[in-house]
Amino acid sequence: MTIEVGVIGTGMIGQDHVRRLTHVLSGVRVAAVTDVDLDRARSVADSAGDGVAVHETGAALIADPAVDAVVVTSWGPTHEEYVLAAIAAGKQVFCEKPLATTREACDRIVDAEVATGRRLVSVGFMRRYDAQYRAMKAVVTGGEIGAPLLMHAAHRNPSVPDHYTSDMIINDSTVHDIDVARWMFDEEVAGVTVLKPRRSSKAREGFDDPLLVLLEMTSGVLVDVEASVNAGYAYDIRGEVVCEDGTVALSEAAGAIVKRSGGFGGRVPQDWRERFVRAFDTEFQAWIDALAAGGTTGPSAWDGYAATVTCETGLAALRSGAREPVVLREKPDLYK
Ligand code: NAD
Ligand code: ISE
Repeated sequence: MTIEVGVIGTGMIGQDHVRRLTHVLSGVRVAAVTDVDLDRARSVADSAGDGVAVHETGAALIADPAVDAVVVTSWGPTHEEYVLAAIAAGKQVFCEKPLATTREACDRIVDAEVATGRRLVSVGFMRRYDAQYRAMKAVVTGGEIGAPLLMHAAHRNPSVPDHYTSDMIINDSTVHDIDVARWMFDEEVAGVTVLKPRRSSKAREGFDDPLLVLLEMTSGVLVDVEASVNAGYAYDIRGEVVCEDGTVALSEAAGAIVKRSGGFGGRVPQDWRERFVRAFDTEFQAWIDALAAGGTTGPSAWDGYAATVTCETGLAALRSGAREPVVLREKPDLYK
């Protein structure tokens, strides 16, 4: 069985996903694409082989009977419209993070999905599929080093485009660490504090970079996330969980360690595509396989909702300088 997928948004990550859906994964074909930049959509359709339809709008793509399932990789503020349209059409939808950019928009998506009585939405928090994060979670949940107390995380981007803001450090980057924390410890974030260390001279005027985001989980586990977007040297993702009887950390290098006269070293990834390439592949293959079996898998609309609400709380904490409580709605049975 081949799942015929339609991709909305053929920018940076949309192109990367079309490549993997076309050339890397099995049981799937890109049947259609669209983008507000139609020339870009046409050129991406050409790169995906013969018979890829180019639709003028996302609505037309979702309505196309040849499209079994929808992938949303357009800008964040457009996600709500497309996810709601896919739900209304009864089609499975994979939405890149964020699920939507406001609590209210996520509420509407959760309400719409709950009303159908089945899961249709999957959110692109690909770190859950990274082999290193999975190994770390297996140790934490296995209990072999005791109860978790703390997690230290770093999320360093080498650079970002000029339109990037301090708010985006939380909404765009730290959102991944928030999802990791919720998934790692199987609990929600109860409160957020954001501290501003000394500002990097590489950050433009008025841009607070780096940030130190402190997540307080409901059990009391504390997660500190150093988030920076002008690190220069690499895309460096770190994580260590401190438990009562030991610690578990992401390994420093996925590839080979080279030893030479006077030292040793390995490659550091240059961007998120390189660091998480296998996680993205695994995430999508799992989604395709689940669709072929008649269901879905992966982070849910609830996970997308909780991450967005926690990010909003982080923004409030960035402005207030104080600890801000995370207030979530009651979790619908569909997600329990
Ligand atoms: P991008 O700007 O490179 O691409 C977005 C594309 O969407 C552009 O081609 C744009 O023309 C198109 N678009 C905008 N509005 C549209 C609309 N209404 N209908 C159809 N197309 C529209 O951005 P990107 O970096 O590819 O990011 C896209 C999404 O993916 C964002 O939500 C971003 O947060 C997410 N993302 C996730 C990861 C990850 O690690 N999981 C990494 C990068 C980006
Ligand atoms: C980007 O949008 C992503 O999602 C990457 O995974 C993240 O590391 C980066 O900071 C974001 O800008």
